[in-house]
Amino acid sequence: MATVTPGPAKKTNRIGLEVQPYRGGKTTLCAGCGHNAISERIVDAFFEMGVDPRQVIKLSGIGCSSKSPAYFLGAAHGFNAVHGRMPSVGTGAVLANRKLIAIGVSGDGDTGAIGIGQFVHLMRRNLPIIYIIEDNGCYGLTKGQFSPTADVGSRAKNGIANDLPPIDTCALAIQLGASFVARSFSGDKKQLLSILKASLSHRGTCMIDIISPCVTFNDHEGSTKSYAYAKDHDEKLGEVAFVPFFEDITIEYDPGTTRQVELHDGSKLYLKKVAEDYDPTDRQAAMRLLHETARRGEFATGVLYVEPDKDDFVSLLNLVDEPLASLPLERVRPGREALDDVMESLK
Ligand SMILES: Cc1ncc(C[n+]2csc(CCOP(=O)(O)OP(=O)(O)O)c2C)c(N)n1
Ligand code: SF4
Ligand SMILES: [Mg+2]
Repeated sequence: MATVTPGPAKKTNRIGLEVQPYRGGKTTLCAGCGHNAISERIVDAFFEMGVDPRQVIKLSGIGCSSKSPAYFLGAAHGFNAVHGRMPSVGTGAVLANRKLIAIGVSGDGDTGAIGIGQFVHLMRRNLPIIYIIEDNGCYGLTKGQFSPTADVGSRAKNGIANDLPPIDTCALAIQLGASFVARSFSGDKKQLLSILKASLSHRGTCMIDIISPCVTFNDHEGSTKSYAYAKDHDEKLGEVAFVPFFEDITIEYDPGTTRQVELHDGSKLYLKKVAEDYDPTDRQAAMRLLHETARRGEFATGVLYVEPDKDDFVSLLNLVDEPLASLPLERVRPGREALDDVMESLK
């Protein structure tokens, strides 16, 4: 009889799950698309942080980027909304069930064009959600037209130069009140993973703009959202190191070159080798940095701004602890007597 040799034990995370439920379907995006690398990092981040995928809702709008949630966290809930309308659907989902961990994936077109109004209100509410923009400076799904994040002078594949100024989604998010704002590059595995893991420890809106080149329509010379341009103009705001609350690691640091920020759940974010005068909790400093780098044609990556203690939308609304979705009817309906009192008070 043939003997069966057991294979190596599969790696499990701190809640005992293997990586499989964190993966999604096979991608249908172009090979080499930056969006695919981002999906891979999302799988890694949720697995390594030991987030239960059944407690997650993934949301998106329309675009190649918005197809991404199909390629990660297969065991999570999901809702693919109308173009640019993911923020309102996400708001509804989070308010209906405050225990859900929400991650939304949008594109620069989905957010910066048709969805800009919804984006603005999501940021000012500081809804607890991880909001990712997979930023390729074009409408990939509809064949590469310039999007509102395309830089002035950036050239399309046919040689035409963009002549409209870009919207800087990070500057906008900081100005509007998002409490965790970062920028990264799909090609920077290490930085992106640390930022995503840190965002899982923050309570409030985490807006992460990720430069994610479109290999089919916007990866040529003259484009400022190509792989080559991104590699050459990425001005890293130091190294991002993240130590989750469940890991007993202390990082020794030189206070002159490393900033430590304690997040909502006790996890620690270390921003190493940042300029001595850069304080990631200083909104003005972040805005200045974004303006200065943009003026030089560079883009700053890293955690740009973080405000760990800011009230999020759920606490501002004073919702009960029990998710509204599971409250019994008698606790959500005021009842005849209460209605009569209201009517009486209006007389
Ligand atoms: C209401 C509506 N208007 C326009 C479109 C056409 N459309 C589909 S995706 C898209 C833009 C996608 O760009 P982006 O969000 O940057 O995603 P990418 O494909 O670049 O990842 C547009 C204009 C649509 N689907 N629905
Ligand atoms: S068209 Fe561009 S954005 Fe869409 S999947 Fe292909 S490379 Fe990615
Ligand atoms: Mg796009």
